[in-house]
Amino acid sequence: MKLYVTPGSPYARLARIVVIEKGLEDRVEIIAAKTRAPDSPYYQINPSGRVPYLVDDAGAGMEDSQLICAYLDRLDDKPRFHSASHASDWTYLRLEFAARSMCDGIAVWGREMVRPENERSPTTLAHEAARAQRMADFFEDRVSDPPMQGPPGIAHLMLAIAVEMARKRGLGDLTAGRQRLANWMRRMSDLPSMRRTAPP
Ligand SMILES: N[C@@H](CCC(=O)N[C@@H](CS)C(=O)NCC(=O)O)C(=O)O
Repeated sequence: MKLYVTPGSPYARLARIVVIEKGLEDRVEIIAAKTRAPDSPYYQINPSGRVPYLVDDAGAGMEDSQLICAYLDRLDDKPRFHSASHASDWTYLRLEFAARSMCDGIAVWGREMVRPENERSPTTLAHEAARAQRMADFFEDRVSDPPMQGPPGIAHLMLAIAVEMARKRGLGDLTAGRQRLANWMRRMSDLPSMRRTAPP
């Protein structure tokens, strides 16, 4: 299989982590895609031009980290991230999708910041910075609860990726003044799969 990624994409990072966590590294080739470039040859592979994108052994392509992670997780018929119990655990799922929402906002902020300074929208930047702070408060109140403890699930990975991305892209340390989130993040950032996929 081939997994198309960019080094900075949080969603591609999630898929790469699942590849590692599921022991699929010898089955999945990681390929750097050229995104956001006119006439990129990558558009012949994935017309949407987004990453992550997985081409399976039969040559079928699929995009979106949710679909790709679910597919990879179920390859061995022993789903760990998308098990039947997870799929009906609404408390857990609410947290997973809140973490994704937080990540979406930080990704928007990051995208805005790579634009030339005179093209950046201060309104968008302020909106996303405020959202990130609210979501960090939300998780400060929840990371000690049972669903966010125990073996890492997609909710854990998505939140950890989001917090690391905020730090890396200059949005600041969302764990500052949030002791529970800071302690939780220390454990997450130490995971070998998190370390091995850390953006350059
Ligand atoms: N919902 C998608 C989001 C994917 C996404 O936004 N990917 C970005 C990188 S973080 C991308 O490929 N952007 C390139 C483009 O928009 O052309 C997922 O979870 O995979």
